[in-house]
Amino acid sequence: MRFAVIALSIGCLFAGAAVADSVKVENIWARATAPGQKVAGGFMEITADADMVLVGGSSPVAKSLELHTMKLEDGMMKMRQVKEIALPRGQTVKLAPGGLHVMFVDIGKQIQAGERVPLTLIVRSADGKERKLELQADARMMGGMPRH
Ligand SMILES: [Cu+2]
Repeated sequence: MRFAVIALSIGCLFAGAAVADSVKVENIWARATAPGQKVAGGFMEITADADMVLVGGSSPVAKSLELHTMKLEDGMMKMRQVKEIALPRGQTVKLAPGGLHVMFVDIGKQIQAGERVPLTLIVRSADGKERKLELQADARMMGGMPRH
């Protein structure tokens, strides 16, 4: 009986370890900036194997990295900062132009197309633990994007 209890708790530990390694981030890119432009959007596809929440991040190219959403309001696309972005288990959450994105705010130096832009995202799992994902975005030139 006692043996069975021990086996069960080991099983739980392994499940926890598997969850910790299950955030996949793909197709990461950032919009290249024009000279003097202070903000740029960052986009990617995130898939978590457990329910997680994207709670923030940072980048050496910008003073801050904000989480944003974009919505059509009164016929205009408007950006709004959000505190977190839910990453439901097994679902690919797309951060894409016209919707959710990360925003590089107060960019120090122009981001040139073809550059690699480092960024760190912070995700929180259901047990409250936060971890950092070190990523690289490809800077791309793309058509116009609604401004703030
Ligand atoms: Cu934005």
